[in-house]
Amino acid sequence: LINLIINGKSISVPKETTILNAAKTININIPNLCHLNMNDINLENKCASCRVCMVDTPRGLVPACATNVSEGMIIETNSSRALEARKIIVELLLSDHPHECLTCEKSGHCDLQQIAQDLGIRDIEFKGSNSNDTRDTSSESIIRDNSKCILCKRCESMCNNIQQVGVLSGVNRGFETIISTFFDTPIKETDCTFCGQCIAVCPTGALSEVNNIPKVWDSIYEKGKTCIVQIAPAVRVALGEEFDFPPGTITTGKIASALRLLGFKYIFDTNYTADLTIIEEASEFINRLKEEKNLPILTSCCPAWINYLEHHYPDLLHLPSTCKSPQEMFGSVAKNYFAPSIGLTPNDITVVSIMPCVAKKYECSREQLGQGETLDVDIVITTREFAKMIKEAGIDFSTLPEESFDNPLGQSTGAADIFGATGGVLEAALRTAYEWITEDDLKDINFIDVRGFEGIKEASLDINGLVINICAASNLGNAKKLMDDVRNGKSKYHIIEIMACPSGCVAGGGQPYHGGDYDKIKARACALYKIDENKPLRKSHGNPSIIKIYDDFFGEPSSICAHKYLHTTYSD
Ligand code: HC0
Ligand code: SF4
Repeated sequence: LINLIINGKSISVPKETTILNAAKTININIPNLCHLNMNDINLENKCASCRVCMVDTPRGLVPACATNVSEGMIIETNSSRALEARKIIVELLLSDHPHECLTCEKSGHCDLQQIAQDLGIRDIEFKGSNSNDTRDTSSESIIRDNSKCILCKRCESMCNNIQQVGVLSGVNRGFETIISTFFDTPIKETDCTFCGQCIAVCPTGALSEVNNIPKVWDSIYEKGKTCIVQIAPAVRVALGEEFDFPPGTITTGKIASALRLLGFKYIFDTNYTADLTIIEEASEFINRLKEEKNLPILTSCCPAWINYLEHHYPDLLHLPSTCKSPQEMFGSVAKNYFAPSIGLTPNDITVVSIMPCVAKKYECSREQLGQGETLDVDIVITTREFAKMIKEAGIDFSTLPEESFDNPLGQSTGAADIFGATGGVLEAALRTAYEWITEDDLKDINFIDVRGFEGIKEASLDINGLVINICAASNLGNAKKLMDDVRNGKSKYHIIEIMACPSGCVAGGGQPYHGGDYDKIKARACALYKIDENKPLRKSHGNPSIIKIYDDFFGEPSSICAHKYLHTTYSD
């Protein structure tokens, strides 16, 4: 142990502890901007580029995030020298930053804004000007605004070290340094998967989602159109955070109320088509098992993962399930089954999705996901945008009554709720596949081995003497490991679930900002399993509205009609 003194307090901490972490053990919070340490997902951004965490030592001022403690060290975190340095550094950052706080996408959630406020900065002594003001609005999902970049490199760490996509990196030197794509290519033309994890860790408004709120308002009020809405599993356990509920608060009933007050004509649930996805995907899996062909089957509901697969493994495009994602199945069912049932045509309907995800904005624009010119889903907004709409409409979310979704596209089982956590799609599929193969009741429907926050989880399952090897992985770096094995013929798995975001959609790039606090994400996932446990129906094939849609419309799972509306194709 190393003994030292911080702000007059004697402490002992293990060797190689940084001053920043040593101070945390006695609840001293040293302000910082670039530093990010999320042990649960092995993300550490320790580039010491912002220098905001300067503290005073006998050796002079040092950055607390990048300096390890040493025996007998005496540290002052708030000496006049440290405070002065910190203020100057933040003022310098502000001198190279647009002063758009009132209108910035990130306003209220910006770490730079918060630090400027905490340090009481009222004047900026240095009259600088923006060194780079390029904006990249090429994609449906992500906007890059270099004028707001503070070169913290959090996005670079996420994109390169965790997702291993390698699209965003620091280029040039000195004043010319920017975070950019290869040759400054518009992000739409790069290998970006649009997972949005860069947005989730960006401390300012340099990375944000494309704002589709105005389009949603226009659609709600568009004459001659019926605007209907679906919400994804992971939204219901995270939205509450935007209204000061603790992480993991289940707000499904309040969400239904809020959607009605906003003016949507029908309030439906992506969970319904998550159950439908399971029927199609389990049937496809069983067929592939029987034929011993195209294994392992790969789940296909995460568009960032599919994007990654198309870019990096074009030789493996026979492996993903051909099932559309639940959000897209919903759009297809809403336009081609529900619309006629209320006397409308597909084009009379506008489908809005509320997703934890920014890649879903891109997904709905894929030309394979529709019938002819009519796309299945029209507009996607994130959980954060949904919260903004509720605030804009002056709705007091906390006092809303609990209401239900409309039917028939609002009924779901617990198997659907757990889609939002890594391993959930796999677990839901196995509940159905097991019973279909064995024609027996599954006694213990909780597949604990594929739950939890490990990046890669695996298990084996004996189904009627057939041993099935299963695997669930989250984050694209882990996907790469698994796919390299598949490509090299070394994979033992029969079914693999991949979600691009670390821990799955609960940590999606469109969720309320977690600020590096992984406990929030854990609480959201636990809440999804709680919803599942408390539902009377927990297997997708037991959903009465799903049974009915097969009776009324699709006939059998994997039928020609089901393929027309619920399946898709991939391209490299
Ligand atoms: Fe997900 Fe989904 S579970 S991808 O993570 O499969 O976004 O929540 O909506 O589509 O259902 C996201 C979450 C979904 C879809 C579902 C799947
Ligand atoms: Fe979107 Fe979920 Fe995939 Fe993340 S894991 S990119 S939130 S679908």
